[in-house]
Amino acid sequence: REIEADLRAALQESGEIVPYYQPIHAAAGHTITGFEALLRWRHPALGWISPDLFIPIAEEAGLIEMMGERVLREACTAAVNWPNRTIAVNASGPELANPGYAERVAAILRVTGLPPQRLEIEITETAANGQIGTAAENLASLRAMGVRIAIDDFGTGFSSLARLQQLRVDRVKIDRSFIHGFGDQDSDEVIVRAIIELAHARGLRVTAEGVETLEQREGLARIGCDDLQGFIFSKARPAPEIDRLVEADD
Ligand code: G
Ligand code: G
Ligand code: MN
Ligand code: NA
Repeated sequence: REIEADLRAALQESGEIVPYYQPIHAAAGHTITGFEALLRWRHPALGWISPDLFIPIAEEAGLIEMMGERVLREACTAAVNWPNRTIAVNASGPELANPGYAERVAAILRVTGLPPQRLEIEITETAANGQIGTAAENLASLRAMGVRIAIDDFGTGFSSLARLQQLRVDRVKIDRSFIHGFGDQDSDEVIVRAIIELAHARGLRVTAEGVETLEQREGLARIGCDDLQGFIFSKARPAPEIDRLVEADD
């Protein structure tokens, strides 16, 4: 497909595909605790193309490793300038399934000088459920180095709340579909409370995604959610803007 050829070309030279960074705030106090790297592709003819579209293409075309390594290197380099904040980077299933993944992450940490404790790798519930074989070994090596693991879009996969008891992760990110109805749909609030309670019982931290309203922000803080991410604070922004944001936040 044409888009695949363009993707391949765009990855050869930097600039067209770059990570933006979305701030993540403490629910209490609202200081910035970290950022999530989210890829943005500005196609010269087609304009902005969503990662929802090009990530699957990259996976099928065998380009995801190269792409993932690029994001990781750029994000870790940028995050060195953001003291005490974590940097979260999404990893897709095929990346995790590659035997060299953890070692590549380690190499990037060495080169950039970012402390491993400041890096968080976000994996989906599906990838976490398949914590077998190579993916499990990669995750175990990463955690042994001090890198944190977060489970992304929690609640959308097939795992039950009970699965939370077994997952070897450091953080749970509650999918924004549960945050959307928070406050006006009782059922969503019950689920969110249950996730927070179970996660805390295991010593995991919890982030709510897609926080858009004051009611959601305050309600989530009240029930003990640790961190909040969403348009009420900021969308993802380019690194130079984040540099200035961190200066103002300190
Ligand atoms: O930023 P939103 O902007 O539209 O991102 C859409 C989807 O693309 C999200 O599910 C997000 O996790 C995914 N995504 C964004 N950047 C990356 C990336 O660097 N790697 C992977 N694997 N997924 C990403
Ligand atoms: O990795 P993940 O699938 O969680 O990607 C986060 C996605 O959520 C990205 O597409 C990001 O742009 C989007 N996002 C972040 N904050 C908000 C928000 O407040 N509302 C909505 N609708 N989307 C958001
Ligand atoms: Mn994510
Ligand atoms: Na998510």
